[in-house]
Amino acid sequence: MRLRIMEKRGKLIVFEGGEGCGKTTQLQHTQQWLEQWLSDRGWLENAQPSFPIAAIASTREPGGTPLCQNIRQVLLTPDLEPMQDRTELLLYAADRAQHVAGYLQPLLAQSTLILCDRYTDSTVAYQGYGRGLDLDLIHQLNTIATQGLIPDLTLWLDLEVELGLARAQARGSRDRIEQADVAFHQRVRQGFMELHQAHPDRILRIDAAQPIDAVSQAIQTVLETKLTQWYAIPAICNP
Ligand code: Z5A
Repeated sequence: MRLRIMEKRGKLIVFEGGEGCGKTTQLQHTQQWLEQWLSDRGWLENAQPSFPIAAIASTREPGGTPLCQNIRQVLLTPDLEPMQDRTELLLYAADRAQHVAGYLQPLLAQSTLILCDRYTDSTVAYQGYGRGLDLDLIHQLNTIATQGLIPDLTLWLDLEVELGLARAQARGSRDRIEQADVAFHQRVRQGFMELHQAHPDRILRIDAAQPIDAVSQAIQTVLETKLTQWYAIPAICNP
């Protein structure tokens, strides 16, 4: 099968992890920090052609576009009929195909730095390790849905399953997948662990059991290193 891989000039940074790991919190902190960090260096607001980053965007899977929002609604609503595992897998693939072609690829082509809450590794961890669906089938579907778009960096926010579920429970109502049993979430965590071991350069583990500010600091340290590797970083304009 021939896949068309579009030119990609921006960067795709993905936040992954189990329930209650703090992805949403950290993605918001990271966006604010990145805007300040880049603007201190004279990037973003002037948007000169020589600056490699034109904008920062944040998004999520499932639900990153209006159509994807409808798919998310179907995926996470607990009181519909019982969902078959393959139905769930195909709905996540449909959400991703729409999100990649309709949102991620066009923004990357415009030199956007994208922060994305979940991506293909979630399908491997949840549908593969959690539900026990065939990993080769999942890999094929991920390749079709992404047209070969692989993240430049994946931050895996890891913590004990019980701690994450307690955080999610304290926050309020639980969706269809959060209601799965602890053993399911243990398998999901094992999936992320094996992905991290298989792709140690792309998937970095962040200790998400730390306080919120310490997790943010760990992410910022990683990003400073990566941004410096990816781009020729100019000196700070207003130290
Ligand atoms: N899913 C899948 O199965 N297959 C796929 O391919 C994809 C997804 C893409 C929806 O994802 C579901 O879809 C998800 C996997 C599945 N499973 N479920 N359920 P989602 O991202 O929308 O939902 P989620 O994983 O449950 O994320 P979340 O609910 O938004 O939680 P979070 O982003 O990890 O955490 P948070 O909202 O930032 O924090 C949770 C609470 O903990 C909150 O009250 C915070 O204030 C608190 N918190 C955060 N960090 C800390 C620290 N460090 N200390 C103490 N308290 C903290």
